[in-house]
Amino acid sequence: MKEEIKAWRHAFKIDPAKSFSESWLADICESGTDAIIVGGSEGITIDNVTECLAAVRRFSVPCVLEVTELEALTPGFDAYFIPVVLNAHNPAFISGLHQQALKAHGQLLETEEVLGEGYCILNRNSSAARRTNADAAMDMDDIVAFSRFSENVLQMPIFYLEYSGTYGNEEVVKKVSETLEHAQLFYGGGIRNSQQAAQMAVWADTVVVGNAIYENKEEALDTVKAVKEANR
Ligand code: 1GP
Repeated sequence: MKEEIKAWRHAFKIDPAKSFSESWLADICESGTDAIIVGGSEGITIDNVTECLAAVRRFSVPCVLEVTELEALTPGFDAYFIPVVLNAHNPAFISGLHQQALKAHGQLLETEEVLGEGYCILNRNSSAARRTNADAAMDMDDIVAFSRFSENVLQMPIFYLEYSGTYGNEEVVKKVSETLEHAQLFYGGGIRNSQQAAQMAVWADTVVVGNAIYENKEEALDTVKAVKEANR
């Protein structure tokens, strides 16, 4: 799976705390996206994560859990993304919860595919920023420094520019993309149409679309083609 993940250009992020219909999920899973990421910052439970996994498993699309709640960790996903929030001021989100997770579920590392995400949260009004107490007011040099730290010191396979809920700064995405040498650059935040998706897909290796699937599904579905056709 780790090799396959490197080729992902587009992913939809499903929030297990939100309800969905079978036909809605079929449209998302059969859209041509490379993967479904299950993740969110509020209201995540073992029940809604398990329900989400079972529902997505009816389709052939890969399904990954972005682990944000220790209690919701459940086996059976294709891979597990572990966000390390580099600009969190709450240390629990840098290493505390991770250490507790491995204390309880360390065997996951032997049996499942686990990838670390160096996470930078850049929308100060997002629930992720509030929850982690992230210092989202960073300039370009601060963010680039975090991308270097993530790739070269922590050796994270993924660096995630998380603008959750708001469309990000293309110059930042470009600069980080030019800085990273090996890590896979994920961009997520505020993509509502194909033009925005295509713009970020020029610089990001993988473009993640979340809220739009709940707000305007048809426009969200169009982002798949836009990302796949964008030149990188
Ligand atoms: C959220 O990066 C994803 O974790 C996607 O962001 O919901 O704003 O699309 P949006």
